[in-house]
This record gives sequence, structure tokens and C-alpha cells, in this order.
Amino acid sequence: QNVRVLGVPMDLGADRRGVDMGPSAIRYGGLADRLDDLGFDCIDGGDIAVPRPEAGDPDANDLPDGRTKFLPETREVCADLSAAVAATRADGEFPLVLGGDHSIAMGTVDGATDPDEELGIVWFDAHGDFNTPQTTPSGNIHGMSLAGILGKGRFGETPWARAPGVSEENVVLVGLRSLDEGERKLLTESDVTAFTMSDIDTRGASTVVQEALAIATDGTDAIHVSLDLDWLDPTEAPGVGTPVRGGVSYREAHIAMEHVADNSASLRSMEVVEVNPILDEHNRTAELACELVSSAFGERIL
Ligand code: DIR
Ligand code: MN
Ligand code: MN
Ligand code: MN
Repeated sequence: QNVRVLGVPMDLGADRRGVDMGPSAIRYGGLADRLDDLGFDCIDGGDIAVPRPEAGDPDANDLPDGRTKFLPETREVCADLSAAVAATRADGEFPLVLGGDHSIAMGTVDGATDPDEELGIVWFDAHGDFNTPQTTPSGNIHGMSLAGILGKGRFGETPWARAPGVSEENVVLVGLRSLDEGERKLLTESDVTAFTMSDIDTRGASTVVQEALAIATDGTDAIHVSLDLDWLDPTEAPGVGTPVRGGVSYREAHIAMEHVADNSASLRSMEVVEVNPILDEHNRTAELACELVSSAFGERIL
């Protein structure tokens, strides 16, 4: 199958500058060669245009309540990304999206699903990304994208962030270890399944991830995998904007992606986000991202 890589140099949804260089760093890390070696035809679809933060006013949005930095710009980028993902699927190719900060998930998921279909999501992240414009302590949209996809909170006049065809029952967070007060309440009141680092410690990454995939595929037409590199421990992935201690190990990350590969028939789309080369040690976080994508696409030693 053809894999179409879509870069989204999005740096509007987080405070730490540098994730806009994520797509370049991951390409430089050898992504295309790895996919070619695995027998995929890797086509580079280029980058989605993203305005520079310096060109806008973060607070120039029309929200009557709540706070979201760069709301109109983010909405525009997500609409363009959604269209690009949908066009990729229409051409029979697999969309592999490179961020950029995690706000782009609202575009990827929208493009990955159709209103008459059900899409499951597995969200590998240290964070819940379950804030809304009304609960956010930071105003950063990358901390709100999963809530937005599920129609939580008010993101303006029209519920643009809501992706059709995604039910909470088929959404799973894996690796959680950082939640703000408001998002904790929203998350625990929702039907989203959340596996914390504690679950991984006690039950093992392999078991937990297989269970997550079973929930996401249960009764759905396909699944989307969203991989925030801060899911990993910062000793493995130092090049991320918001590192949190106590993340998954190198081996745990690989076994998780190998289980994703076990579900390749269900895999509709994948995104790799929050790689920040400015904060990295050489390019090791981007290189790790390439390795993990390879495992998710079926790389095995034997
Ligand atoms: C925090 C950080 N919960 C916020 N979120 C991050 O700003 O809403 N998500 N870093 O990836
Ligand atoms: Mn995230
Ligand atoms: Mn759609
Ligand atoms: Mn995160």
C-alpha cells in the first residue's frame, strides 16, 4: 500500500516553540527509507500551510467564554488537514500525519472518519488532552484536542472540533500521568477508557495496549492511532515540549506499536506529534518516532 506523509508544522497550540520543526526532523530521521524498506510506497504529500505565531494575536478570537490561543488559525489549519487526509483516503493511500503540536488531531480525525462510520481512537500520551476552552489553565489548544473531537466544551459558534462517528466508548487513552483538575472531572465523567502509567506498571504494557486496541476496534469500522512522543519517558524522548517523568520505556513503546501492527487491517490513519527538535539531544526523539512508526507498520527482527 501507499503511505502518504502529511507534515503539519503547527506551533500555535503550545507554549514551547519548536514543534513546527517536527515534520522536518522526522523526515530527516529517515522515515521514508524505513517505510520503503518495509515494502510500502512512501509518498511525501508535503506540508500543510500553517501561519506563524508571530503573525497573529493569540487572543484575537471571538469566544464569549473560555480561552483558546490562536483559535481561528487552528481551526483553519485543521480544516485544511482534514481535507488532505480525506483526499489521501480517497486516493486509496494511508495518511501518516507528522506534527506539529497535538491540536492537529482535530483535523486528522475529522478527515479520517465519515459521518456514517464509527472510528475508534487509541491516544498514546502523558496527558489527557481533555481540557476545554472553559477548563484550560494554559489556553493551549494541544491540551484540548481529544475533548474537542468528542464535542466537549464550547469552541465557538459552530461545534467545528467535533469529529462525526467517534464514540467515547471506542476512545482509549494510554499512559496517562498528567491531568489538570477540570479535565480530570470531564474525563472521569465520560465513557472514554483511560489507562494510566499505574495500569501499565501493574499489568504490563503488552496487556494494556492489547486491551486498548480491543476497545477501539470493538464495533467500529476502523481506528486512528495518535502518538504523542511525550508518552515516552523523557530519558528516551527528551525532544518534546511538555515532558513528564515516569513515562513508558523504549521497549514498552515498541511492544505497543507492534500490537498496533497486529491490528493493521483496522488501522485507518496515524499521527506522530509533539516532536520538538529545539529541545532534543541531536535528533534522537525524531529518530525514535521513525522507529516506532516502523514497528507500527510491521517491522520485525525475524
Ligand atoms: C496541559 C498540558 N494539560 C494543558 N497539556 C499537554 O495545557 O492543557 N498536552 N501538554 O499534550
Ligand atoms: Mn498530547
Ligand atoms: Mn470527515
Ligand atoms: Mn502530551
